[in-house]
Amino acid sequence: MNNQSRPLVHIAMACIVCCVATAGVRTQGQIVWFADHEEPGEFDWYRPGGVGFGGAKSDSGCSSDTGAGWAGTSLAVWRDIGIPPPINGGEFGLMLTSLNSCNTEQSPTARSAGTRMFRWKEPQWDYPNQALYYKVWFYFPQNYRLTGSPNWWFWNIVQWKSRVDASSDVFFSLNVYNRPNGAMVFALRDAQGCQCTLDPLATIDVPINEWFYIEAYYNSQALDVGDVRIWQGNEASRTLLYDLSGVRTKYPGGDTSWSVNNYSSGLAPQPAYFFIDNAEIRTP
Ligand SMILES: [Ca+2]
Repeated sequence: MNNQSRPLVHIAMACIVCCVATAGVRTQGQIVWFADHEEPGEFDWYRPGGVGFGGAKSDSGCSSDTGAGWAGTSLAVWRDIGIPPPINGGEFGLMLTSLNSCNTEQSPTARSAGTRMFRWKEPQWDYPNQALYYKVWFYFPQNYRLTGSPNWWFWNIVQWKSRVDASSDVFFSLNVYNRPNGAMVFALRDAQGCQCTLDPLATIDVPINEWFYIEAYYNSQALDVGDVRIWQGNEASRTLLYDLSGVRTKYPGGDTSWSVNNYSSGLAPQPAYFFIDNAEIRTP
């Protein structure tokens, strides 16, 4: 965040002051981290200690006999690229791009390409072993189609990982798949429990050329008492896509980290890119 106006933060702070001043009233949630990319760039993700402190970027590109790939994040200047900012979107955001030509059945994960913006300071250090809300706005400039086989294809947009000792693994990821007509929809994958894609309560086409958000309530728990709730929404409304409870959401003794990604086994057309802005983490 820069020092320019932060209406959401200011509103939240005013609310905290108000609620704390009222004895017996439960303190309402506050925004504890916010990335508006107005510095400009990705530095909000690392605050307050610089690159790799509160968060990090992780890029990977495949290499195989059939092709190669790369992925990365770059500054988006809304005015220059002719894309309207989201509400309170300022001048800048991030573009997440991946290029993947390694689309083969052999070891598809190893032959994937992805860029991932990680944030761990709040779930790992400040508010461990508890629930937080995670929210980020997306803009997809066109429709993308997963290529390859349904047996192994994936496109991971948001994920929560847990690290303990030498293991760092995904627990839940929100992936995009295509309907039979090609439209994109979100689906949540439980990577540790059933190791399956879970049936959603609702499916809403991922909008094209329109800002929308994904919001999650993720309760980091090492026993089967965690919660995962996912909403898809916009300025007008939001819909609950998933409502899980009684699930394990981290390793015993492990931490939790969150990332927003463009990480896939292969998409068409190439390169595949979309935009994000106004990511936030807040307490319940
Ligand atoms: Ca912005």
